[in-house]
Amino acid sequence: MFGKVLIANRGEIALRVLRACRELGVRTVAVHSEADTEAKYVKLADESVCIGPAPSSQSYLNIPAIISAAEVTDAEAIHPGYGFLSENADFAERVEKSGFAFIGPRPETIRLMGDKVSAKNAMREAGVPCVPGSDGALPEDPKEIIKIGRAVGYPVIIKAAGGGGGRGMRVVHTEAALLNAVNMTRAEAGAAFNNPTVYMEKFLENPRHVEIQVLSDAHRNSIYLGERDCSMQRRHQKVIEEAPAPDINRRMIGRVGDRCAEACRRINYRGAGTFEFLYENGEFYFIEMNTRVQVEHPVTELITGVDIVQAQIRVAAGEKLWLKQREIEIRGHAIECRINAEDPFKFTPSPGKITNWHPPGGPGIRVDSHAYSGYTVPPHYDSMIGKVIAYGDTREQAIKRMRIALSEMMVDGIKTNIPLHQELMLDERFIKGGTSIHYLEEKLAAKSDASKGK
Ligand code: MV4
Repeated sequence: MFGKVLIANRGEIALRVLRACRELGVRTVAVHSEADTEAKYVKLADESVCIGPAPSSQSYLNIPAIISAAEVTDAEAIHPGYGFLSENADFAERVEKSGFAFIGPRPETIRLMGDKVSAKNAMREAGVPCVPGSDGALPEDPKEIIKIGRAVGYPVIIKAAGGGGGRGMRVVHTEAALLNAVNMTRAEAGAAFNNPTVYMEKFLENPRHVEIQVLSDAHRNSIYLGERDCSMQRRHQKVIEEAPAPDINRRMIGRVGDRCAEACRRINYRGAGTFEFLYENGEFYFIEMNTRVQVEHPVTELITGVDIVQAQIRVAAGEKLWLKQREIEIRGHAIECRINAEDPFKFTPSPGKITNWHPPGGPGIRVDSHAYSGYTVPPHYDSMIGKVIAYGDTREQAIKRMRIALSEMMVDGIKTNIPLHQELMLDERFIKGGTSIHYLEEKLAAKSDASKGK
């Protein structure tokens, strides 16, 4: 095991990684910007290094500053958390070339998955079910593009190979609109990702977002840890996640999960990863793979009992996977509400000083947050200040516990989205389960229309 790990992130995930390190008996280095000097988790770390001013471009994205911090503190490995540099293949490569272990997949794997065309090709070849489409990059020839559009069938979606997470996509409903849409998406992708490559998929109109968590060691051992449903989202920001996904046949999950684990063995995947699928009419369609730990990992931890962050560190240190697929049992149900410092219905950020922070507790409640009474939420970063996760024997019990938890929770001094979560925990369609990726936006639009007397 490593003697010392540097945590190249901030906020709740920095604290989460710190806790994992402490349980493993690993010393920690927190790096922080000038805006995070006073954060409590920075003081909990064995050592801390200021890596630059508040803007993340000068601190949490500052590769030389982070590598220097690892050098001066004699750290052996770097955990990138999520966001920031977590899926930057160049960063992973420079970490390894500088003699440190990167707690994540090999740089080549990150690069493979960062290009959505090569990711999909690799997964199709490995037997993972994919959305039907162009099976690779779209060619230049307009006649060929029209031909592919006819074969796929309208509506189609044009996506940038360098995009992902909702960036660089365009839906096309008719052949008349196709070539213009391809050209526009190419131009935007060239400017935004420095890569004009685009591909085509059948556009699924009303899918759910269901993802499979995998875990692999560096010796071609791979397992999957069930699925998560992350359909409750607004503008590509997840709001609520849960595991298992409501009303999906377990044998179906088993088949897809086995394919994901087999794909990991084939590409010699290392670490934790997530296969993102769209789920519609009882079928799974792969869209992207994430090579980092995800915000929503706790719901999987609660239903499997596996500490995913500790697992990431152990496999990065070369340990053989200590779990077999048959030992993974899904038990109970978990729901996560992301707590954001924002207006609950207008969604404008609400940074500032938290004058009173009272987190909920009791049976089945977990709170992952770096916040405390007196903490100031800086305006420079993501508005998420923590997560409340409720576990129960059944989905009904998890919802009930979440309602009680949200009603206990007090956050004064800033606005939060807790009122939105309270409303969703009483929403008939959420309670039924299995809503699509469009549900929340449709609900919010309907509310806004009603308030305008439409
Ligand atoms: C799609 C799709 C429908 N059909 N692909 C958006 C984020 C990116 N990861 C992929 N996305 C989508 N891809 C096909 N072929 C609909 C979306 C999509 C979406 C997906 C997951 C979660 C939220 C979403 C919101 C809007 C659109």
